[in-house]
Order: sequence, then C-alpha cells, then structure tokens
Amino acid sequence: MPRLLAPLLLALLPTLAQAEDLIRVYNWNDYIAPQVLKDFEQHTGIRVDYRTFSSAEELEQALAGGEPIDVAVPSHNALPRLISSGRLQPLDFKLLPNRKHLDKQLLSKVAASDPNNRHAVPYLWGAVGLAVNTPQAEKAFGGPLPQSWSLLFDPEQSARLSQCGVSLLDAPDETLAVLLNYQGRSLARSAPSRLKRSGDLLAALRPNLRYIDSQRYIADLNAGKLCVAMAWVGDALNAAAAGQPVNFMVPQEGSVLFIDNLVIPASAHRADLAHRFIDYLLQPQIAARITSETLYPSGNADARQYLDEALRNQPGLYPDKDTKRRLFPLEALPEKLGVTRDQVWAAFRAGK
Ligand code: SPD
Repeated sequence: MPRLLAPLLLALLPTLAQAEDLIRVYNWNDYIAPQVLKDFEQHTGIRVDYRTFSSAEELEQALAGGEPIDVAVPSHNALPRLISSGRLQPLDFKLLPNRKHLDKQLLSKVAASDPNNRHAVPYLWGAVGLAVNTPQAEKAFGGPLPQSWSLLFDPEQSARLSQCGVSLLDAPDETLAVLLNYQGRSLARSAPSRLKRSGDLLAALRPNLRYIDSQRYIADLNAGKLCVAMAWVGDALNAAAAGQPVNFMVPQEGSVLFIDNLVIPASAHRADLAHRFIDYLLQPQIAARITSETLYPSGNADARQYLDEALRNQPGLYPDKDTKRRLFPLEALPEKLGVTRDQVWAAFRAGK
C-alpha cells in the first residue's frame, strides 16, 4: 500500500466502524426508558438512531415505503397484514436467548396473529380506557361520573365535559372497537355501512372534542389541561405520577387490549444487530426499567420481580381479574372493512 494512503485509511476507520454498527429503531412515543438506549449503546458500541411515531398509520406508511428500519413496534392486530405482505423478517430464535422470559399467555395471544410467534416479540401491552381528572370532570359534569364510555360517546355528557377538555386518541381501531362494543356490536364483524354510521356518530361528537391526538394529550393530562381523555394505560398512569388527580378507568361496558411487539422489518439493513437490540430489551431487569418509566405492563414475565413493590401493586398497571374480564384483544380487520375504516377515520379527523 502506498505510504501516504495508510494514515488516510486509519483516519477513516472509526467512521467506517460507526457506519457498520448502527441500528434504526422506530417506536411509539414515550415508550422506552431513554437511559436504556444509552446503556445499550455503551454496552455494545452499536449506535441507535431512535425515532418515534404516534399512530399505527404512521408506522404502516413507513413500513410500506420500505424505510430502512431495523426494529419496529407494531401492535398485534397489525401483524397479519404485515406478515402476509412480506414486510417482516422471521426471527432467529437462536439469537434471542432471553426470549425464554416472555409471558407465555401473551405469546399465545400474539400467536393468533403471528403463527408460532415467528415474527414478533411481545414488548409492552395494556388496556385502552378513560383518563379522568376526577375533580375537574365532576365539577363540569355536575356530580359523580358513570364508569361508562357514555362520558365520551353520549353527546349530552361529553358536551358537559367539553368545558374542561375532552380528547380522543388518533387510533381508529381502538376508537371504533370501543364505540361499537359500547353499542353491543363488534368492529371486525360489522358491515361497512355500520362503520359509516359510526363515523356519523363520531362527527356529531366532534364539537365536544378539543382534539384527536395520541401525543399531545400526555403533556396536557400531566398539566391538568384535560379532564377526560381516551387513553392508553401508561400515558394515564404517568399523569397521576406527575401529581395530577387522574384516574385510569376501564368502563363497565368493556374495552380493548393491545399487545405491542418488537419486529424486524424486511427492509432492515442490520438484522444481526436488531436481534442483539431485541435480546438486550428482553433481559428482565431492562424490561423492568422500561415498565417503571413508561408505566405499561411488560411482555416479560420475569420483569415483574424487578419492579418496586409499590409499582408491582399499583392499581391499573397490570389489570386485575375483574378488569381483565372486561378486556378483549383488538382484532385485525378484513381487507374491505380496513378500507372503510381508513375512509371513515380520515373524514372524521379532517372534520368533514
Ligand atoms: N405513548 C404511546 C403508547 C403506545 C401504546 N400502544 C398503542 C397501541 C396501538 N394499537
């Protein structure tokens, strides 16, 4: 090698090594303990390019566009479509020795969407419910609140609450599933015409809603600027942890359960490093740190022993027996119904 080239190559080496040891992770907002990412980088020398999304639609678009994502976090009901369209790689279980810590019941639930759990590792899960700032909401409502989705879906009730702030998740599957269940029906077994009527009902509620957003509501709940929000459990519990008198309620009519999963997209550039990242998160102590910070139940059965006792027994974090009976998993929709859902939701979100 010419003498002058050697120092140049040496100078380039760190850059080359860095370019090789990088993974791109795409996760839900507020869904990791940031220190865990730093520790992973320090421990392995692999840099993490970490980005977040706040709706299932954003993730679906990124995966459909073939973005070079190494680890993504879809919910269980999105898996059948992602798998059948070839968007996910099968996992190499040999590279995931910590997989043994996973909760077997969750694995069997996810297996209904991902046969033999070939593509997905349960990460965090939980219930959808209502985050209620009780003093504010009771004042606006004029008395004790029913433990019911009527707070949201009954136009007269949500109108009363609108003065202290009502918000809805930007989550069509969750919203339509709980609305139809409240009406005694099932989203996955509804006709497209029924879904359109649900869209009309939602449109009539629109004036009572401050906004439809799955990220902004976290800061607003934490700051006491909303009194009733449709919420994912951890986001509601975080508002209580921030000192607000916010309760997380799973209404009497029942609600949906989601299981979010770590997957390796077909478009991943570094499936080898993605497996290392997933296995790192599967260590029970790491999984416990993530649950302690996000306040979402862990997919890792052995993480529970590493949670503080107060957290282990915190009402609402891991649903009790009675609540579990009222929860049903989100269902994947048949293709045609999925199209109608998207149309109904786009019109509702745009206020049409
Ligand atoms: N803070 C965002 C938490 C995301 C929770 N999972 C959403 C599941 C959507 N089906």
